[in-house]
Amino acid sequence: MNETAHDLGPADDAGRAELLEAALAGLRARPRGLSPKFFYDERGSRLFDAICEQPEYYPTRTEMAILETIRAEVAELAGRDTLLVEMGAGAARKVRLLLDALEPAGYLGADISWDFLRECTERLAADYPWLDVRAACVDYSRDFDLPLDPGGPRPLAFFPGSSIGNFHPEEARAVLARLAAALGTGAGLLIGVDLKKDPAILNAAYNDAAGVTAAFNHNLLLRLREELGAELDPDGFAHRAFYNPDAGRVEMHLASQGPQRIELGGELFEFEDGETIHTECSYKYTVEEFQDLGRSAGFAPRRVWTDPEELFSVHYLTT
Ligand code: AVJ
Repeated sequence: MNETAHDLGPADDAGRAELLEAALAGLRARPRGLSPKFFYDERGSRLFDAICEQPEYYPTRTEMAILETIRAEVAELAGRDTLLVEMGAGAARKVRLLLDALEPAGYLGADISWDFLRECTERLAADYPWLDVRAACVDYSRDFDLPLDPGGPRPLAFFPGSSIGNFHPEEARAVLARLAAALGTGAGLLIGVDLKKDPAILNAAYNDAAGVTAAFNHNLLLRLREELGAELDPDGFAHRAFYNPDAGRVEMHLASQGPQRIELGGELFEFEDGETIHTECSYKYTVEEFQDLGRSAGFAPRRVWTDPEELFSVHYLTT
């Protein structure tokens, strides 16, 4: 981190209060659910990195291969004097690919996991001494601001990994619209979006044989126990992940193995056998569906690339 960094960190107690409130509301609701944004504490962020290394989880390596192929073209589209804004920083290898090709004037990492973000940006700053590296703690599911200099370099937002897929389509539109507003006119967006495909490929990707995705899912229960003092048996819940074709999304759940209870904040939550906590939606889009979504959020689709097997897409749009 260099000295010009404007670091916006979260208050830890506020983070815990938010998790508690969300967990209570999510456990009281029917069906029960919790936002996938709570996966990404430090341990969860590391588990996600490990997911990306699993042979069944094609999105990361496929997006990397696309980026490697297109980066010179992206550099030309973006032009000189850009500020690379990484949404959901921590994808260190992906952003390095772009940094080498773009040679931007600056880098701003925006992520919800503050500790992880700091670690990633510090490493980036050490490896790229010529680069002005900044960090901002941002939760895209709410209104957000980016610390951009008016009259500074032209922002190019980089939103890799199909993270946008975690939002319901209407929310995704709102996130993109807020991003367009935060970036201002004349900015670019390079965004990775997972494509609709054979459900067998999707089901395998979210049920890796090594059980890393299962551990990632279980991490939510561990957080409730460790951070909120919940009384629960993490092993009493099984990882469930499957493609829901009607909704066009992969769903992850934690399914109660037999009847059991969770105690949290003085409240008792009774689970029937098989009852689930819905922990994630991962929406998949056709190229046309995502372009329509971008347009409805105020972006103009400019280019789109896919891999030869059409597993994954990378879109370039402008405000
Ligand atoms: C980071 C939201 C894109 O949906 O594939 C990976 C998260 N969940 N395995 C995805 C995830 C289970 C991932 N995103």
